[in-house]
Amino acid sequence: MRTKILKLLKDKSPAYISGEEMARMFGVSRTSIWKNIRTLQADGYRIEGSPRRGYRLAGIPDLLLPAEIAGELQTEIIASSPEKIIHYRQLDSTNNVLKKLAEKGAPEGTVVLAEEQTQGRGRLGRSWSSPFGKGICLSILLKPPLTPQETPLLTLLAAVAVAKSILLNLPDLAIGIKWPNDLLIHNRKVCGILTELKAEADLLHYLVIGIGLNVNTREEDFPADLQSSATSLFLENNKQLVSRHKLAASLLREMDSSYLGYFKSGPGAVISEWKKYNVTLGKEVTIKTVKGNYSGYAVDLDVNGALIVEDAKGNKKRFSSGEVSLEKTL
Ligand code: BT5
Repeated sequence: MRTKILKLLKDKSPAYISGEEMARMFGVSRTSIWKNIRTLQADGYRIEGSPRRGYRLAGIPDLLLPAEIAGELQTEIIASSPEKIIHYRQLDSTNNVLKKLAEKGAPEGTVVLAEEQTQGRGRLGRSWSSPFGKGICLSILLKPPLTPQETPLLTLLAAVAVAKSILLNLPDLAIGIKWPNDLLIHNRKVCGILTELKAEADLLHYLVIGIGLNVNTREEDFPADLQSSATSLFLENNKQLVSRHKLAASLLREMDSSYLGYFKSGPGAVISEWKKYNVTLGKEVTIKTVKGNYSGYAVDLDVNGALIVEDAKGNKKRFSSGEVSLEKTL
C-alpha cells in the first residue's frame, strides 16, 4: 500500500492529490491513507498536507530507502525483490544484522543497508567510521556453491563491482584496488570490504559481504586520525554531492551481474577484471599477517585470488589474507 501511495504521489508531483481520492482508488479508508503518509514522512519523504487540496510530494531524502533503490533495480539474485532490501536508520553493524537474518533463513541476495553504524567493523577487530547519511554501508547475503577456500575471490569481485559502479557515475575518478579489499583514490581509502562466512571444513553455509563506501563524507565527518588517510567521492569530485541511493542501486546491479557472470565465466574473468584496477601487483610490498610481516615483490594473484609475493631470494609465498603496505605507491 505504502509503495503504491508513494508512486502515486511521485506521478502527481508537484500537484496535490486528495486523501479521499487515494482512499477511493485503493479501496481503503482515509485514516489508512493518513497513517501510511505519516510513515512515509517518518522515513524522510517530504509530504505536504493541505486540508483542502490533500497531499503532495515536495522532496525525496537522499537516504538509502528501499523504495528508491528497488525502483532502479532489475536484478536476478541480489536485492531482486523489495522484501530483500532492508533499511535501518541506525544499527550496530550491517554485517551483524545480516548474519542474524541469515541464521533465521533469509534468502540469498538479502541486503541490509544503514544510514549509520554505531559499531561498524573492519577486519581483525578494527572499526569502520560510518556517520549518519554520509556513506553507503551495506551487507549482501550470498550462498554460492563454492568451498570456503574459493570465497576470497568474491571479495575481489565485490571490489571490482564497487569500482565499476563508481566509475559509471563519476567516470573521471582514478580508482585503484589495493589487495585484497581497499579501494583507493589518490592513495587514500574510499571504500573497505569485510567478508565474513559461516562454513564447515568443505561446506559453505553463507557469506556476508559488507561494503563501506564514503560518498558525501566531508573532511570534518571523519575522525581526526583518518583525515589524512581517508577520502570520499564528494571530496574527490570537486565537492559535489553524489546521490547515495542511485549509487547504491548501481552498486547492487553491478554486484548482481558480476556474481552471475562469475558462474558463467569462472575465476579467470574476475581476476583479469580486478587487474584493471590493481595498484598492488608489480610493487614492492610488505604484507602483515597474524603470523608476522613479509616483504617482497607482489607478482601475481592465484586462481583463488591469493596474493603471490616473491622475496629477494626468489622464494614465492602465497597469502590468502593480510594487510598490504605499498612501498612504492602510484
Ligand atoms: C575494512 O577493514 O576496510 C572493511 C570495512 C568494511 C566496512 C563495512 S560497512 C558495512 C559492513 N558492516 C560492517 O560492520 N562492516 C562492513 P580494514 O581493512 O580492517 O580497514 C579498517 C581501517 O580502515 C581502520 O582501522 C581505519 O584505519 C580505516 N577506516 C575506518 N573507517 C574508515 C572510513 N570510513 N574511510 C576510510 N578508512 C577508514
